[in-house]
Amino acid sequence: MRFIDEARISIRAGHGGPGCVSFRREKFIPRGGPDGGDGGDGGDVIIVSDVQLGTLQDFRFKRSYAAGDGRHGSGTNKAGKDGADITLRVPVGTIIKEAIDGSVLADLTEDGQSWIACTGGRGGKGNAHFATSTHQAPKFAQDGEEGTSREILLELRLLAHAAIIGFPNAGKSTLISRISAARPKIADYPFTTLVPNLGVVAVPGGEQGRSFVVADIPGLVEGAHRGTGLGHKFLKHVERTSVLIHLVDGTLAAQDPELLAGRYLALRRELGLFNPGLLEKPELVAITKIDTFAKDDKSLAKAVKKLASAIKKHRTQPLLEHEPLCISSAAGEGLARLVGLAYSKWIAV
Ligand SMILES: Nc1nc2c(ncn2[C@@H]2O[C@H](COP(=O)(O)OP(=O)(O)O)[C@@H](O)[C@H]2O)c(=O)[nH]1
Ligand SMILES: [Mg+2]
Repeated sequence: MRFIDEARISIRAGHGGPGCVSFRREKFIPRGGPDGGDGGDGGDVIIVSDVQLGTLQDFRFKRSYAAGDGRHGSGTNKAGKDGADITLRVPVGTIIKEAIDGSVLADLTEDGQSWIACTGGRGGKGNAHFATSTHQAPKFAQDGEEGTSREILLELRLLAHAAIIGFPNAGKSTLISRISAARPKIADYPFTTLVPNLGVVAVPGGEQGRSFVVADIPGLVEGAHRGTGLGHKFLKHVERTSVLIHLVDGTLAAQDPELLAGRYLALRRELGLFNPGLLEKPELVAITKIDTFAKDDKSLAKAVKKLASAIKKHRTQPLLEHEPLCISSAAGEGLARLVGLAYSKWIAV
């Protein structure tokens, strides 16, 4: 499953500072020569690719960027300060396009590649530059050049980093709606009646740029590996994610706390029948809807225990922890921890 994460931003380079008109004035030099300094150059807007970044999330919050303007030149031949460049960091694989016609301007395919998107205006020359033997006291200086500005599109093709799996009603769609803000577009996905639900997740408490893409894998039912319920169309894509977030419906514990372990193993069976390799993938297991348990209800603790031992017995690879997480999308409980673990253990590596 390939997705397109995209952002449209406007950028402007800094203007050049004007040159200065000035003449030396000293006590014993009656007619000082011109000494107006040059204006500083405007800053550039530079785009750099960075492997640490996973999505274009940051560009949804801030859409316009301007580099610093050059400062005025001044007397005694002092040049104005150059405007500061600004560097925008984008994930590796970002294609930069002209917004007006969609033409490709740059394609940043390797870490640390940089491209000057807008060049700062040159600073104007001060009048000291224009003095000649016949024109010793020029009373003019140059203006700074304008910095260029443009609208660009950033486009990133990416795979989902994490797959949310679980039987229908486990709470997958609700979870994705709670932990993600933006929705990437689906690129070259053949249309079925079911469309995977995608989201860009910003890692809470993280630095800027810490984000990843989750895909809600719908339609997983028993028999999915044989093609029942369309789940198999999505299973193919689960193979390419870094981590599975396996949800088990917590409300089943009201019937019988042992049911949760049974559901967990049944879904794992489907995964294994489709491709045994899927069973080796790192997996976070979470019991959902814990807001539905009363404080004194012991069935949740029982369900956790049974599920933990089922995970321990079943997994060939060590999990981060055998204890399943307990979450509530409705109450927002346990979500930051789930997202933080998924990111720090398996995605940001
Ligand atoms: N009380 C409660 N209900 C939830 C929670 N998460 C999901 N649900 C409900 O469970 C049902 C199934 O959720 P949904 O996200 O559609 O499950 P999916 O089939 O796995 O995508 C819906 O009625 C949700 O409102 C939760 O945290 N608490
Ligand atoms: Mg759903």
